Amino acid sequence: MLIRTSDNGFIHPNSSEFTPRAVYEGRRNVLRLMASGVAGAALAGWASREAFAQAAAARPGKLAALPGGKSAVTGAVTMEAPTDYKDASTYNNFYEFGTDKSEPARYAHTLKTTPWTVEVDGLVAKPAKFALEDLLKLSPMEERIYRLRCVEGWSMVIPWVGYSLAELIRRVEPLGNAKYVEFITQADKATMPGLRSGVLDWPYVEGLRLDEAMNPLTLLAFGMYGEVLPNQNGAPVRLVVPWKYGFKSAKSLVRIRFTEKEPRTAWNKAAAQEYGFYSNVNPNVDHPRWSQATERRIGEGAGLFAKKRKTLMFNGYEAQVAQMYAGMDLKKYF
Ligand SMILES: Nc1nc2c(c(=O)[nH]1)N[C@H]1C(S)=C(S)[C@@H](COP(=O)(O)O)O[C@H]1N2
Ligand SMILES: [Mo]
Repeated sequence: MLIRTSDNGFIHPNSSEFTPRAVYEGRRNVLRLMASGVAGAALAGWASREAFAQAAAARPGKLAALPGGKSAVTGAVTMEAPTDYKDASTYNNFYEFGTDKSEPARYAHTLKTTPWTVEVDGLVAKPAKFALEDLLKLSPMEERIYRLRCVEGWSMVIPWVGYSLAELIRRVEPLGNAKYVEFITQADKATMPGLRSGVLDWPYVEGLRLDEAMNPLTLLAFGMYGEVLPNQNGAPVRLVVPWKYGFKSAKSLVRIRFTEKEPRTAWNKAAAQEYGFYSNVNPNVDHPRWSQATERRIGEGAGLFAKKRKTLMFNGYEAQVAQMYAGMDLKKYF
């Protein structure tokens, strides 16, 4: 099943009506492989590049060609063409591999994504350690094309593959006093050269209120563009929270912890006056050092030729998320 979200906030569970056939046919095999049947061997091996390379080679169409295929994506999710795969996989923030945008693509090959375990604990009735293979099978995968708006003022449109984090949360049964969810990511000195820098307090930690984590838009992503996540995009499993600035979408998750108190996040610890806990995309609340009213879509020219787009409230997902913040002063809770 694919879910596509249109610009006006409509979620449709029946993919094939909304998904142009070329896109659907092309990605079907990968989605099927990821989600289900091949089970055992294929899923177990999924995290290994070798196994995936074989699956990719067996595909009828070259999926990497789709992102630029504008006709193929008309009418999908955002009504906007996905960013070129090359941009999405070479212009990254993943400070564990360096602070320059090009560094994650150059250095993240050292990240060891198999074996991989995600521990889910804290205030839950059923804490568990999920091997990646089991996480992959937990729920059917969907494709969701989301805008990603970085706090720095640029944005991309990325077709993710995964399922709602709520699926996982339901399995572990949060207790009544669980109010927040903390996301803890990989911090391995041996494979992540960026940890030598003190720019952030490692591990990179993010957090959401429980209702935000349960919102169906919040995605646990295992792939993008119909393929396995490249390491630089947060393999083997990451969060995608499309109505918040990109830094809330923590990469390479190893632990998800339910808490009563609001978690301290890596960016909040680094600069509390600049990065609040909520960090909802909001064109009306400037960053202390720059405006958040507009953004540059990666791929739409640079420098003098950069086209400016108006940033949308909650990154365009207002219809699905605004009610969670009813009555809150979003300037105070930035
Ligand atoms: N672990 C970790 N997760 C992270 C980051 C990081 O440095 N480390 N950077 C964040 C930021 S600032 C952004 S904009 C997005 C970028 O995701 P992308 O490279 O897939 O576009 O990842 C977020 N998740
Ligand atoms: Mo970002």
